[in-house]
Amino acid sequence: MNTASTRFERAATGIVVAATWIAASFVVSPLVGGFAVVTVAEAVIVRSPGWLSSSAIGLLGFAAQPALVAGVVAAVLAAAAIAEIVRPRAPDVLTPAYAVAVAVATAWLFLATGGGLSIGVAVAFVVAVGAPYLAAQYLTRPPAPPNRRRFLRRIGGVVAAGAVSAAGLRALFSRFESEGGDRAGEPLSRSISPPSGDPAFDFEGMPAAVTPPRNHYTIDISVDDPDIDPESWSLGIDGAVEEPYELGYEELRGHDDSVEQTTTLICISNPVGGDLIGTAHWTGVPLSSLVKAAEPAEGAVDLVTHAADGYSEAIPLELVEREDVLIAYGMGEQALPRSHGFPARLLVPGRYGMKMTKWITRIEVAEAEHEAYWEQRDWNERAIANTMSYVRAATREGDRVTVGGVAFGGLETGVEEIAGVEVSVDGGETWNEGELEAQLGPHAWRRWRYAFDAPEGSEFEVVVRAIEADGTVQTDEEADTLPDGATGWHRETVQV
Ligand SMILES: Nc1nc2c(c(=O)[nH]1)N[C@H]1C(S)=C(S)[C@@H](COP(=O)(O)O)O[C@H]1N2
Ligand SMILES: [Mo]
Repeated sequence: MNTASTRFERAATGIVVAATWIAASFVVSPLVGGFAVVTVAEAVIVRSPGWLSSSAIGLLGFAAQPALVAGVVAAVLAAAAIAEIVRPRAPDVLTPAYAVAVAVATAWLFLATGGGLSIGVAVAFVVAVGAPYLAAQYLTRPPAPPNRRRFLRRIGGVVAAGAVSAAGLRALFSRFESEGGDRAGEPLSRSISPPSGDPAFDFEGMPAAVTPPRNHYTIDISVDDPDIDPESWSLGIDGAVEEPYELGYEELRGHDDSVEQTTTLICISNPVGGDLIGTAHWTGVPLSSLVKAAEPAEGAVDLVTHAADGYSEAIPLELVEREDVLIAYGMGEQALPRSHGFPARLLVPGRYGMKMTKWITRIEVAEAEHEAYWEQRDWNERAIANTMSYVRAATREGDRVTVGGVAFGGLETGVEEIAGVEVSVDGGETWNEGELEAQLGPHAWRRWRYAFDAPEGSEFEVVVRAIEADGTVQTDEEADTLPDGATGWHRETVQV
């Protein structure tokens, strides 16, 4: 009889044991506060060079993060298979060193994911190390090595036992899941009145004046959005200040200076005409009220915002003078949804979205300039949104054709930052004046439309360009998103 397991059996043992570990880590994630595999994936994102993470987000968009998690799972399974094949075999049972390595790695990951030791993390550790240990014992028990059929039956046994206990434990552990997230998206107690926009601009194909929060794009570095318990959350305002203090969630929501404001967000990685743009009706407290209460020190220059996912951004302290820079806690008629930064996020109208730190935990007044997350990855630090205009819709009523879209100006000050749009329906040969919707808020986009007569079944190349308040025409120079945000005129061929 053959005395050593075959390579196939060793590899299969490694894969099944590792899969048990992954499954157990998933099952205990409510106790730990997150899935350990996601922690690994996030560490990869945060540590990867800028060109990689930004181009992955640019190219794969939302798929980048699930793809990365799948990659981590595959890497763990492959590493386990290889480790089983190469590890010393006599005696053919788990070597203590191997078990200890798994236990140490698990403890380290769970502590990192959970943010410290707790009873939940300890229970989770026992389950996540115990389950693969039992699986390994079962697969390698005497008679060892088993014949092929018996071995496959053992694998089947591990899978069946694993599935049943996973389902039961998952149901049990979900009861311990942080309840905090439940308040994300809850109706705000104050009455909110989002503007509805001018119905003349609501024709087929046009975006709503205010994007419903569920349709608003989201971009973040984390795979799994932070799930923050508002009871234990606080916003610290400290650094180079005379009077550092902390503000709780209820204090923020109940703040006397709360205002409502309709503002457009656009990601700096949005290509010309792209969809990473949205307009929301936000409720929040002017940053100036919050920061002035802490009395910033003389030589302070920057204001650094820190977030629960390890993100940070800096804005010059002068910006705090602007009344439209907010710490927002409401979006539409609701508390911020988790994906948009619950419990609170920064809003800096007119800058690209990267400046608008979600899941904010700390505002640090700094005496030196801070190098922020995206800046380290070569994106423009000021991130002032370029003046842009997009074609979104073309519709017909009889002989009348109406084309429309949105325009958004990135000038730093003033509300009327876009003075007009010019629209061409012949690919840029001739230009016509478009009509703009009234501005809904500081740095909210303006919807535009242009109507003309044309026979049914015509094809047009629609081009649009915005005109800034001082008469400057939006540049037609085509620039990539990195490092300063895309520029160029948007053109779209339409058939109506
Ligand atoms: N904490 C944190 N804040 C963040 C990010 C992030 O990854 N983490 N992404 C930024 C980027 S790049 C953009 S474009 C906006 C997007 O905001 P939204 O998801 O609410 O649309 O959030 C910004 N704030
Ligand atoms: Mo972004």
